[in-house]
Amino acid sequence: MMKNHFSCFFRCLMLPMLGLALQASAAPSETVHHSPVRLSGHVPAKAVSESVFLKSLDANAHVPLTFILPLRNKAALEELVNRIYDPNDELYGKYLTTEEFVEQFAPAQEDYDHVVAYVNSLGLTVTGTHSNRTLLNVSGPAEAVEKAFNLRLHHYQKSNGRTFYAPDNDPEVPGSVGVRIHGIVGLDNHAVWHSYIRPKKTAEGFLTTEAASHAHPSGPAGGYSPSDIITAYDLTGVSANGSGQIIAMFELGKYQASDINEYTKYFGLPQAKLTNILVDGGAGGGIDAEVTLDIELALALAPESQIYVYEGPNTDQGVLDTYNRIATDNIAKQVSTSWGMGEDGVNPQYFQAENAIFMQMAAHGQTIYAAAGDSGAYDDSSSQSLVVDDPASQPYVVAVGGTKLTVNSSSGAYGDESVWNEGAGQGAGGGGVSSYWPLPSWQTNVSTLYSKTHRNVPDVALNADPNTGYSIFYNGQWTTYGGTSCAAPLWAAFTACINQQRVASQKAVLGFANPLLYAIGAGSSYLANFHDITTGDNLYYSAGKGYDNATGWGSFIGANLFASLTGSLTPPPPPQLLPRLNVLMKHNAPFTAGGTGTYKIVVSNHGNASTSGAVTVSIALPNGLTYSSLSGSGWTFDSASLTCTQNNTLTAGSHYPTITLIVDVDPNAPRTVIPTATVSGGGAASGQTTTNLTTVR
Ligand SMILES: [Ca+2]
Repeated sequence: MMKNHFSCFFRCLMLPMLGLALQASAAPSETVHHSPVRLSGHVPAKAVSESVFLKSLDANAHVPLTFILPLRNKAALEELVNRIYDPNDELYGKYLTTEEFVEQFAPAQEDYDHVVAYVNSLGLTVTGTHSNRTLLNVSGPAEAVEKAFNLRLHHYQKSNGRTFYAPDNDPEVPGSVGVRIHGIVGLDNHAVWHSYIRPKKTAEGFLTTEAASHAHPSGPAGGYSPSDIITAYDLTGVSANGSGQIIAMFELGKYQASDINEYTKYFGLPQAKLTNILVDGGAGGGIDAEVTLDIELALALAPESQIYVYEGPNTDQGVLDTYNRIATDNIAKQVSTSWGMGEDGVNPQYFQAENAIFMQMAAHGQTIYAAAGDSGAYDDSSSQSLVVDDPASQPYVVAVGGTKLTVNSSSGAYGDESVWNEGAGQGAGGGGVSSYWPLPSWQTNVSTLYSKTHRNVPDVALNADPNTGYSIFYNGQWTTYGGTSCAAPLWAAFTACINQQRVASQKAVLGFANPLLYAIGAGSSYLANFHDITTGDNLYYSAGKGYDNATGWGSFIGANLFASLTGSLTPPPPPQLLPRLNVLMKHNAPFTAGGTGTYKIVVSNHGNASTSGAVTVSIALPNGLTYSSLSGSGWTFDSASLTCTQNNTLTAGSHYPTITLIVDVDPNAPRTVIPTATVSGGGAASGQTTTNLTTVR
C-alpha cells in the first residue's frame, strides 16, 4: 500500500523534473563527436614516480578493465536522497526499490549498448554487465588494449619490491564514447586494498594466564567476549538480536566455517546463518583473519542475523563489482567493509564509481560502515602526509574510527575510553580530512570540525586497540584482535538490531545514518547517546569535547542510542507550511574552448506552501566563462549582476519556466569550470545553491 502510494507520488513529482533535465542535457547522439578525446586522471603519477621502470607489458598479458558510466540525473538523485533523509520532507524514509532506481537514475540502455558496441569493435571481450549499467567489465590482451586506447602499458617496481603495470598516457577514446563514460578502471594494477586488523602483540603463553587474572574482559586470550561488549557498551537492556535482518560483509578474502562455528559454540550463540556470494569467482588466496573476525563480531551483537559474505578479488575491478553487487542485490540493509586504501592512491574515476554505488545504497536505505584505517592521521603509513582512507571518507559512508576502551575488571562496566594510538607505525585510529570530497550538508552545523570545507572523518568510533581487543577464533585458535576492522562490523550489527526493531514497529529501516547521527551529535541529547572521547590523539588530530577528527562523535551508549534510533524520529514532526525552493543547473554535453555553451536553470518549489514575494536566482561564473545572454518566460534579468527575478507565485510542487543562460567559453578556459546558481526569496526559510561541474574540451 505504501509502495503504491509512493510510486504514484514519485512519478507525479519527479517525471516533470526529469523530463526537463533530459531536455536540458542534450543527448550525446545529437552532437557528433567522432574525433578522439583523451580522458584524464588515468596515470597513477604518485605510484609511478615512486617506482622504477622495468619493461613493457607482455603483448599477451591479460588486462581486465571496467568502463565507468555516470549516473543519469545525478543532481536529481542527490536532491532526492537529501529529501529521503530529511525528517520534515514527505519523502522521508521512502526508499527506492532497485527497479525504481534503474528506471530513474541508471545510465540509459542505449548509452550502455553504445559502449558495448565500441568494446566489441576493439576486439576486446565483455566479461560482465551490471543491472544498474554503471559498470561494464571488459578484458583483452595488453596489445589490444594499447592499440585501442593509443597508449603503452609499462611494468614498474616499487621500493618494497612489488611490481605493477600502468599506462604511460591517458586513454584515447572516440568522442561519442568519451561523453558516455567517467573513465576506465584497470589500466593500472598498482592498488591493493588493505584490511585493518591488528593482532595483539604478546608472548606465547601469556595469553592464557592473562585471561585467568581478571573477570573482565572474559574471553579466551584475555579479549572481549560478546557479553563483555554488551556490558561495556550498555546493550544489556536491548533484546533485539538481528533476527530477520541481513548483514552484508564486503570481503576480499575467505574464511572457514569451522572457525565461526567454534566461536558461536564457545559463547553459547546460535549457529551462524551464513551465505557466501562469490563475485567474479570470489576472493583468491587462503583464509583471512579479517573475514573471520568481521563475521564473528557481527554475530557477537546480532547472533540471529543472517550474514551474507560477499567475496570478490582484490583488484580495482573486483572491489567495484563486489560493492555494486551489494547495492544492486539490495537485500542487506546494513553493510560493513574493513578494506580500504589511502585516498592518495585512488584515481578520480574510481572515487566517482564508488560514489555512485554508495549513493545507490543510500537511495535503497542501506547503511554502510567502513573502517577508518589503522595508521592514525597518516593513512598510507609509508607517506609523511596527512591522508584519510577510502571508502571511509566517501560522503555516503559512515566512517568508523578507533578507541581504546578499558572496563572495570570486576564488573565489566564501561570504564574509560580514549583515542587508540600506540605510536607511529604501531596502530592508531584513522581520521582527518578528505582531500577530495567537499563538506557534506550534514556536517555543516558542527562547530568543532577541523575542516569547514571538506569531509571530516571519522563519523563514529568504537574500541579498536588490540591491547583491549576482541577474542576471535581464527584458523583453529584463539587470538585477540583490534583495529578499526573490529569497530565497523560491530556498528553494522548494532544497526541490524535497530532495523529489527524499526521493522517490528512498521518503520522504515535506518538507511544512511549520518544525517541522523549528526543531528543527535549536535543536539541536546548528545551525551546521553554517545560516549564523547576527549583524551588522546591519532598522531595529529586531538580528541576534544564533542565531534573531533580522531573519534567522530565517539562510541555508542547502546541502550540509549538504540532507543533514539528506533523511536524518536517517527512519526516525523508535522511539517511547517513553507515554500522550499530548489535550483537545478544543467548543461548540454561538454563545452568546447573558444565556443559557446548553454545552461538550463530550473527553479522548483518542493515545499508545502506557495511562494510569496519575488524569487531571485543569482548566477556566478568562474574564470573561463563569460556571460552572453539570459532568457526565460516571466523572468526579468540584470545582466550586470547576473540576477534573474520572478514576481509570479510558485505553487508547491511546481516549477518556473526554464532560464536559458548562454556563455562564451574562453579559448584558454580550464578543463573543468564550475558555475553556481543560488535561489533565494519567495518567503522560503533559506536559499539554496547548486553547482555544475562542466568539462571543457
Ligand atoms: Ca570527542
